[in-house]
Amino acid sequence: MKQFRNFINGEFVATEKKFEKRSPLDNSVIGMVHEAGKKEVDAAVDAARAALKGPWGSMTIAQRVDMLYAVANEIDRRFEDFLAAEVADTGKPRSLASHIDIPRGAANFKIFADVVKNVPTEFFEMATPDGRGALNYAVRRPVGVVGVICPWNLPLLLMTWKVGPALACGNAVLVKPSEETPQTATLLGEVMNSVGMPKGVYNVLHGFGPGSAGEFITTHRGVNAITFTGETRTGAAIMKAAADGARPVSLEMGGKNPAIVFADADLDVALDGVMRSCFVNCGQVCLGTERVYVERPIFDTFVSKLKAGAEKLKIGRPDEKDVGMGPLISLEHRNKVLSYYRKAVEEGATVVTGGGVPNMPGEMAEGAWIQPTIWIGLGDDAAIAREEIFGPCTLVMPFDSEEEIVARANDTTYGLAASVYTQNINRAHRVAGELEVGLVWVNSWFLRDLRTPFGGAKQSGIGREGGVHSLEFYTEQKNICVKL
Ligand code: NAD
Ligand code: 6OD
Repeated sequence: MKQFRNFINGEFVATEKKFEKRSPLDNSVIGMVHEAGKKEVDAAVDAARAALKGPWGSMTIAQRVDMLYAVANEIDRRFEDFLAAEVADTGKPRSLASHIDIPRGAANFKIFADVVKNVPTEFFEMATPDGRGALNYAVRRPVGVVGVICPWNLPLLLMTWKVGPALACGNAVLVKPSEETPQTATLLGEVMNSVGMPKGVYNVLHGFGPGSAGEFITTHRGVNAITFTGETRTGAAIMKAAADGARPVSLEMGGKNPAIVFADADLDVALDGVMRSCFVNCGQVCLGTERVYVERPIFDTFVSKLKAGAEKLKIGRPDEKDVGMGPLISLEHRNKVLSYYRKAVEEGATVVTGGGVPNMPGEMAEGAWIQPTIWIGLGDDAAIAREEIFGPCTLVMPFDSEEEIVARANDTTYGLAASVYTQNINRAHRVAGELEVGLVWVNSWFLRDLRTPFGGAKQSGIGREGGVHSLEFYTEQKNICVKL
């Protein structure tokens, strides 16, 4: 049986307490995860502090940049190992993980190394009454030990999205991967050792949230800042923990993202975007769409084409040819998603396609498989229109005017992302400007330039990361004023 150990001070650390990691494909046990307790978290904090005081803290920016490039190159060299680990943990198609998860895992180290190398700080020359003047300049310093709490949907991508900039800025990290996806964070420990990363800079602590590694990291006063991706409710709990010691948080949380398709949209472009945003990664993408608004003249056509697209998706094992959708992450998560499938019907939805569990052969019948699902016939008050489901499903609703649709799209406590499909450039800019979200895509979805600000409005997030915005969280600026 595989063992997924903690990684502390450059060593793989076993613990007495373990839990099972099960495959989403057939619910078989694929490994045992060693759960970190307070003792391991204390050891990781001590190791991180020592690294900051020692070799890591005294490296020049150029040396850190070289180190991060080496990490990225080593992930590339071990691409197949990372791919196998990510696919085993999540059950997602290999084609998806090999195009998105793993390459982005490597890119996240390079892009932030480049940002840190190239971004200047401020300088102000100042007049003084004695005529001699003063010079002000800002320097950036790492915030110290950063707790990185991660979800399971894009494990390597979302973890390195935070670890990349944190290390580029000179911090040390304590990473808590999701209990569902322990493997790639653990494997990254091997990469850190093989490129000669100083011990204690990168630590991995496995476990759960409350009463486990998540709580022990976020409540530890030796952790100077916490960056989190996950559910809004969890983010709120972490924010409370961080209040003790007045420690900063960066929170990337849940969403209920709309796609708005105007009648003048290029239908093929809109269908391609909406298909991907609803069903890619089995609907487990925070930026994904669970509310599709279609302007009434094209509503029926759009729904029937979306139905055809969903029914063409091949559900299957990660390495099957042309597979379009894997399983959900776990049976527990499937229970949650299926509870919404039932609720939709109870509330009176028409099921256009899906709505249940597909018949899978052999032991795959035990896996977390689910059908891609489209509903119509309910409005904005329905639970499936308001609550984040995080599955391959969407409610499609008609609309009649631009003013109406902006108000309906904004009528939510969330504000992560939206996509707008139209060929009218004025309308595109107008609507994008009015949507209360952190990210808007026009005629596309999940097209990412890593230099841009990323984060959510309302209850979808606090703060922005990406490019120079990440530096605002992972460094502390200090102004030095020199009287001449
Ligand atoms: P989750 O909130 O259940 O768990 C996320 C992480 O927090 C896990 O590692 C978990 O163990 C840990 N955790 C749970 N309770 C904790 C506590 N009290 N203290 C410290 N740590 C705790 O989220 P999930 O189910 O892993 O991921 C799915 C959610 O993540 C969805 O809501 C999705 O929208 C959101 N998400 C958001 C973004 C974004 O960028 N905004 C990206 C990906 C996922
Ligand atoms: O692309 C990214 O950097 C990012 N943070 C994506 C988030 C996806 C959510 O599931």
